[in-house]
Amino acid sequence: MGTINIFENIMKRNDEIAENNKKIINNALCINIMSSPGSGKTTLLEKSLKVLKNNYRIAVIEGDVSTSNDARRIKNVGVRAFQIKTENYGGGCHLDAKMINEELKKILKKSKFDFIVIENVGNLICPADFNLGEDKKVVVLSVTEGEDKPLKYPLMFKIADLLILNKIDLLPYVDFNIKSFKNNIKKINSKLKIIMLSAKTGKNINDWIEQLKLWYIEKNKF
Ligand SMILES: Nc1nc2c(ncn2[C@@H]2O[C@H](COP(=O)(O)OP(=O)(O)OP(=O)(O)O)[C@@H](O)[C@H]2O)c(=O)[nH]1
Ligand SMILES: [Mg+2]
Ligand SMILES: [Zn+2]
Repeated sequence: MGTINIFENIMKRNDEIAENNKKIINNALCINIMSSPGSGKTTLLEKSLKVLKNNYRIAVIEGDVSTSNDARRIKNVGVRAFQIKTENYGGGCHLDAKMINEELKKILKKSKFDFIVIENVGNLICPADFNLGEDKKVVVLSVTEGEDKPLKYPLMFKIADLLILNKIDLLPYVDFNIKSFKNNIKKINSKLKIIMLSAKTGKNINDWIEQLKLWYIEKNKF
């Protein structure tokens, strides 16, 4: 058996578990948020879930190699959060469907949720390969990372349903050219929707909140 076959088998098994996750998730809207380390995923969640928690039941699954810092930050805004440390699974640089499956079984045993939000391990590469059973994949890129990232990490931008361009408050201080960024996105995924916001100042964060509500309504309209 060659290396390719082993990889294909891992992905096939992952997709089977992801299908099972979909069944467990049922009517909840599940999103998988991915980005390189530090682009602002947790900050975005802190700010937006603080608003959404008034009308929706929300659970957040945090993926990190180590520490429970992010789960603690989410709990501090009054939202239920569960930490996966991939060091307990051999130190992986991504979440896989099996890790999510184990977590979902615990989380959904006693409670029901409208939103299940997964913050993946900071990494623009392999999280793109692993379906988790989510409804939507969101990629966050911050303006400090450079406008060429969609070209350098194409798979992530190909598979995303939505791109959040974060830290726009820093645009005056960095060489991030919005026009060439949009051109780069066009080359990789011409239909990709982009929301430009600042999780720090809250500018345009309402567009993201409205997008989440819309996806929830779309999933539950029948
Ligand atoms: N200026 C500015 N800073 C931001 C913004 N959003 C997040 N940050 C800062 O960026 C740093 C990283 O933010 P996090 O929210 O921890 O990023 P993350 O993507 O969750 O990081 P990992 O989970 O480690 O991958 C923190 O110092 C935040 O305060 C923003 O919109 N503008
Ligand atoms: Mg984080
Ligand atoms: Zn990985």
